[in-house]
Amino acid sequence: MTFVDRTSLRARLAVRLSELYGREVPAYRTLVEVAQEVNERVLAANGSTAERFGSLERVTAERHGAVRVGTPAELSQLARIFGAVGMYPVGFYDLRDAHPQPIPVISTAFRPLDRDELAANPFRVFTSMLVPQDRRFFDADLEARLTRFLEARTLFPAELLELADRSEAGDGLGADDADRFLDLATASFALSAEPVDRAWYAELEAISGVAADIGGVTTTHINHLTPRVLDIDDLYRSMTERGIEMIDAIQGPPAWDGPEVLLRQTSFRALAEPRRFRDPDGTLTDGTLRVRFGEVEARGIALTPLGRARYDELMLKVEEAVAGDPGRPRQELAAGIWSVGMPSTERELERQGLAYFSYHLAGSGWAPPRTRTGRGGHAGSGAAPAELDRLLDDGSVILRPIVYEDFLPRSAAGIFSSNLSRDTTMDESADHAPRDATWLTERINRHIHVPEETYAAESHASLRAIEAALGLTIS
Ligand code: OOG
Ligand code: NI
Repeated sequence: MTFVDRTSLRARLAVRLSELYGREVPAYRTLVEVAQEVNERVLAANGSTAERFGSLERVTAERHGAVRVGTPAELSQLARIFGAVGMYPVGFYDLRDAHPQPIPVISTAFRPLDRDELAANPFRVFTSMLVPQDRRFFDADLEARLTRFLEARTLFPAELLELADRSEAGDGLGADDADRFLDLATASFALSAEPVDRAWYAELEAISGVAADIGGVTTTHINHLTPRVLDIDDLYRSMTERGIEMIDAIQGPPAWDGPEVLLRQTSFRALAEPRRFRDPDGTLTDGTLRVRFGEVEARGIALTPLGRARYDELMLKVEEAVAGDPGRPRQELAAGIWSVGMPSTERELERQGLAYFSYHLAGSGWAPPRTRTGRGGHAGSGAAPAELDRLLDDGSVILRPIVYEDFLPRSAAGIFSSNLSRDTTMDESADHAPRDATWLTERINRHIHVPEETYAAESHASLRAIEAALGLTIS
């Protein structure tokens, strides 16, 4: 019997979920089609530099999903399912503090860690968990009812979890088990036909649409699945031309003349999907819910903590400028602020220690080193040392940008809230339940990796490889 390793299982799971979501949300198919057209256009116009942030093959297959669950137990089960396909929790996001719209969840993203695993298939899932204990959103009575409701449901069958554990322990599954795992996993993320308890859903929706989507039903589902494009401005225009109504803006850095950094995202508005409802007297009626949407993203260079602080500072300046000059388009204001505040070349980003790069001897090709990411130091978090600078200046060493593989809390909150029909209801003065990465680690019993540590480790490893090849210390 042929063996299916975790890398192939991940690629197959991404395809299966994409097929499922395409059947459920036809506008997603249009999005994927347009994304592919955009990528081909960019490649035709820019040749191989278009692939500087990832091969067309990688980018074409690339998706991120978003799923939402209710309890640490459910999140632990998801961690086992994702672990079965080589995806690990990276980053901790607390969207309860997000501006302008707080969302009553904390989140992490499951994704591959190693560069060669990312290159093989970078499937990642932004995974959020409700915090019913947060008194700003839920009073004690609602928390108790919500917790009872969540504890009574089963999102993932025992057989799926058992197969998941076997895959994680043995780095994959036999062909038949792999098929079974994929069938069960895909089915767990399908939109359920089960009637929705109208009163219960409405009670939660009055607080937050996200709370209702998570805790108002007995199942989970893919909230969205996001393809990656090489030119998100082109995609935004192309979708609008096809008559698909996009949200007002592209979240994240503006379009500008310098290097693309971090992540830019946009989405089309949540669509009304038919759902059955059960009224308090037991009658069933047809209705619709608007919770699922389509999103698309463009990825740029990962920023160091120093670069990230610069990014946050510029984004704040943009907000102030927009507030001070509401007549001018945000994009125009933002591009102006960026051209002053952000270096306009990769070399300068590197020199100032603002972004992560891997280093390669000229003539050695583009192939990135095979590294295992770990908990490294912070390459690029200070100014580049003189010897390395000299080798970069004379062209003996070349830079390759390390692509940002994670998410941005402000953009995530923007994506969440642009698709909600009303604001979150909260009592700012009530106690919030403190949550951080350590809390989450203890609950799901897995290390929550720190995004910047993974990038720094990759950067360091490339420098060590050069030093070994040259027999010198350059950094
Ligand atoms: C997640 C929203 C965040 C992103 O790409 O930033 C997100 C959700 O809606 O569940 O997916
Ligand atoms: Ni998303």
